[in-house]
Amino acid sequence: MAEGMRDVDQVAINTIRFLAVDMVEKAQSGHPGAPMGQAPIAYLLWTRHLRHNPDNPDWPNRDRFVLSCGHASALLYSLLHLGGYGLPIEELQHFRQWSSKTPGHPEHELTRGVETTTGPLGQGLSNSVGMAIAECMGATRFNRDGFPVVDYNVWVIASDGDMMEGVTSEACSLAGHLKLGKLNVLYDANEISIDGPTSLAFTEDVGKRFEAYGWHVLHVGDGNDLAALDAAMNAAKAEEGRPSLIVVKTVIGYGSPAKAGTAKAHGEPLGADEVTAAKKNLGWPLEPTFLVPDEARAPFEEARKRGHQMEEEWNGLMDRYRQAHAEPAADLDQRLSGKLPDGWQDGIPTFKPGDKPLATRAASGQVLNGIAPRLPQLVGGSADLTPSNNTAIKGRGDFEGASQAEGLYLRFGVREHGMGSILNGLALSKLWIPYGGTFLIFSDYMRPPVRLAALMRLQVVYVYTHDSIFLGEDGPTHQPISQLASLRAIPNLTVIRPADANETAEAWRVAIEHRHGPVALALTRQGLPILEETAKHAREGVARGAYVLSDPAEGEPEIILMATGSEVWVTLEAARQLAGKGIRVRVVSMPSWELFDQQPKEYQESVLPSAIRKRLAVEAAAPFGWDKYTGLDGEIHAIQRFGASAPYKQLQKEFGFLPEDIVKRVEGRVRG
Ligand SMILES: Cc1ncc(C[n+]2csc(CCOP(=O)(O)OP(=O)(O)O)c2C)c(N)n1
Repeated sequence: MAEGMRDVDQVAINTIRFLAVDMVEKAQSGHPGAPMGQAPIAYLLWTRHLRHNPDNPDWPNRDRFVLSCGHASALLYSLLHLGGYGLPIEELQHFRQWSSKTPGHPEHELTRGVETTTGPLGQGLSNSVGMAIAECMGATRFNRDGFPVVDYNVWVIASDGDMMEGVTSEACSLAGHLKLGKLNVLYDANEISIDGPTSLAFTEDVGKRFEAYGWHVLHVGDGNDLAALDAAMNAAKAEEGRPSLIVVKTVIGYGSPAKAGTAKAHGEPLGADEVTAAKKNLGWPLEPTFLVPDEARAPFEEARKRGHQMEEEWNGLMDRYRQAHAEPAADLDQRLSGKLPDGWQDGIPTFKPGDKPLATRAASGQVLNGIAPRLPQLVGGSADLTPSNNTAIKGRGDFEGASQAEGLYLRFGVREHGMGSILNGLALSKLWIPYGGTFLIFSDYMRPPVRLAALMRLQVVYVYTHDSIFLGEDGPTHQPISQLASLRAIPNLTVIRPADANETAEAWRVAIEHRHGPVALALTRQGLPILEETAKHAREGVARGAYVLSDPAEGEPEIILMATGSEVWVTLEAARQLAGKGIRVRVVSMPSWELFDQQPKEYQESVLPSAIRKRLAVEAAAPFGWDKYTGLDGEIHAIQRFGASAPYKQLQKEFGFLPEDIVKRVEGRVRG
């Protein structure tokens, strides 16, 4: 028996191993190898180090556990079952089946105790950086002498694949820079991935790489050596000035005579004969399958009791904290309740028509600054585009990391992908409403975490500026064409492209009130007139996704023009000119398809009456998807090519986005 291993440890570890093996075997699908190798690490962490209370997985001050290599989900489900999270053995027996709580990869909110959705490699580990930032900023905001009410570690198990993914480098580089000492990563270095040994493509020294990031790096030479693992976990916890990486050499498929240490153990069932061989090899009964000896439950039960006690102590601490420090306690309670503070909206500015044109990115900056004082949980930053994204909040210092944590502005560096994942970690804390800025074009660089925020329904706000070819001289490399359409294709993501400053204010109101799901704001670089029509109607209209901005003075409209963002004023102006020519036009501002699609049918019909079949959508981007609103008889005034480098006024002309271009097209449609 390996170092530090008691009989009970051995039984519990093998229980985890063979639960995972049996799950994969029954499903005839999944990954047995990683759980077999990681079982001792996970067992030790969950029974001796992780401060958690399975009776209440939402205990705010629990340690977080992230299984970044989500393909090893069978490990997590075994832990949740043994740990007392109420995941019955029947669920393990329905691994990967329709409507089970044990899907192929762990899904946050579907299964009690799953902290974040993982599977796309690199994401979980990068989320954990956000979780550690959330803890650090939370501790600074809320803790007082003798009242460490926000004080938890973030523990991660990550695999070779996690270490290979680029997002890990972005996020972990920042974690090192920020000295996030509460972050502890256990790296399962089994040196096997799908194609074979990692040496096929990955020979760097990961430990040295993390040292270069400023991490505290420890090594455990044998993943079955509980004493060494225990010492390393203690050392990781004790190191508060840097994040810790524990590089653990393990054997994938440990125990399987024919498949251990090979890629064959990675992603397919061991097969009946090999399951038998592995069970014999580790002295495990062949029958029954899904065996959980009582003995294996004991260490988990002790941990559960300890966790319950820890939460009770914390509850007592919170009671005393409420007495001693009423103001921060009320703020903390309010945040954890999930409710927004009363009066948060009072700071939303209004913008007067006739004031000078304002870029919606600049309006967004004003709104952000208006609401932040009454919404202290709003935190964010930019991926090195602060002056362009207008994401700074006056008077707020930078978050400079654990040693200087009172600042709340996040300098993500040029790391869009990492930023997206970190925002997800922040949102998961429930202490913060995070936002992050970059150019709309670079939403492509952060699409994986945007998609996961949508899948998890996390409240994250993306401030995407420079939202069309009209950003001008930077040219086609920076000009979004397909991005709006591709963001709109993501379920649960709300995209809002406001037409002017007033719509921008309302877009932020929607974004803050939208507690379950991310919102992407598409904002202009160039100035836009502040419209009479939005001053009157945006307050109600933006939240409904689309609304009537103007109608003919008399009679029914002959044609509906719908537009978003910077194309709205152009369309309104075209409508005025068309009115002079006797053509009756309705103009609909349509800042958000998703919000409009959620409206009752009657409202949708009132904005886009089905009897009016002549329609034109105007948007300076790919036309993809607009036909759903324009219908069989409608047309789309859009862009079917990449942009070009030139001043934006010339681009308006060259690409046909001046009022007269719309007028011409409508005349052709109505009179043609
Ligand atoms: C972003 C991403 N790319 C590809 C995959 C598909 N995939 C799942 S596991 C894996 C390799 C896993 O190797 P490793 O992380 O070392 O896990 P182990 O073999 O130790 O189980 C790949 C490529 C994925 N899940 N996520």
